Amino acid sequence: MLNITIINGPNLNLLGKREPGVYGSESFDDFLVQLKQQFPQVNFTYYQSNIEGELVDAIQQNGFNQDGIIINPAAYTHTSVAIGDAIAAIKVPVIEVHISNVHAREDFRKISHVSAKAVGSIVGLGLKGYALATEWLIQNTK
Ligand code: CA2
Repeated sequence: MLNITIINGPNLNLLGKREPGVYGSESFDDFLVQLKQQFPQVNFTYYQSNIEGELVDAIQQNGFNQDGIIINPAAYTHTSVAIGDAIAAIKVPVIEVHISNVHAREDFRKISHVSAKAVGSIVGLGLKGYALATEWLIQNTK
């Protein structure tokens, strides 16, 4: 069994409830049910927080005992040196996912403190990005 932790940052708990034009109309909880069905060989752990330090804690806590981390730090992507440092400090491969195409939006979204520390990034492909990241981890870890 492959162990993958998905970590989502601030406001992603609102997915499906607001701004369906940018982020789609599906809640992450509903998506997670499908993701688990799509990858029965994966043991998914899901964590979401709106608090920067809690995200740092989650990265540290999952960074040595999982096979991979898929992270969408949301707005903290663009501001948090602490989250970038935490990703650099852990052992397991991290894939950065953004639902929207951050490069096609405001300039401040073009900066990521995570990209350089991640194995790779998937942006703009909607929630499918989490499934693609899972596929990569299945094929490239263990
Ligand atoms: O595209 C992404 O996945 C983002 O990480 C989403 C963040 C944004 O700050 C990043 O630049 C790109 C925002 C998440 C907010 O999610 C909402 C969901 C529903 C309603 C309102 C916000």
